[in-house]
Amino acid sequence: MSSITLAPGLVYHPDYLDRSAQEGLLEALRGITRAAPLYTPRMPRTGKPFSVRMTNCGRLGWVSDVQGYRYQPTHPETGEPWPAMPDRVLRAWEELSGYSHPPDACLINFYEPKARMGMHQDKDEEAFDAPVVSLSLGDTALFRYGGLDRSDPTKSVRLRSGDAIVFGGPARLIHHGIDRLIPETSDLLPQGGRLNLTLRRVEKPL
Ligand code: MD6
Ligand code: FE
Repeated sequence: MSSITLAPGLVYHPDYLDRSAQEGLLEALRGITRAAPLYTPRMPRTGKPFSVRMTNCGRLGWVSDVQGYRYQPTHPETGEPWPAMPDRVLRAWEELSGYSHPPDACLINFYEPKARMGMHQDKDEEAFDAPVVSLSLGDTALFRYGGLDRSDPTKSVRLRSGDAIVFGGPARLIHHGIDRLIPETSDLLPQGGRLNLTLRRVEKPL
């Protein structure tokens, strides 16, 4: 399996999931979104809606609303616990994270063709020694990454359906975002768009 180190701790795995693995994961995600529907998160304070819709699987889910960003064990609209993580997601963590404890959170982002995600750092977790493992399905995204400082120079990489990218070690807290999708670059999702899964270890292991 090929991998490309884009920066120290930032490792790109093109074509990590083959087509049949992508289809299997998509089917599992359909089950997850039936139990835990995609919802529109809102920015803290302003309440401005994200263009990306979200849900989660695993014990904890990342949520954002007017009160702030946090992890919680239940869906913000249904109040139900998040569905379990699919086996293929757990296997991706085992194969790519290099971390000796399982993930406890998996954020699922759904991008309509015009959705984007502003530059941010993933820093709501407690276990910064654990990496974040990201899986992409559907249309290609222009993924931008910089450094620890918001003003550091940035580069971009195209994330295609089946690609994985891992943020660990010195790259764990770098700034990153999605500039835009490149339309009609995958036929995995019948209506187009993109799904991104980010697997995390939120709580410090005992
Ligand atoms: C996305 N990804 O690919 C958004 N965060 O749609 C992220 O925000 C992200 O890919 C932390 C680590 C890897 C990621
Ligand atoms: Fe992120």
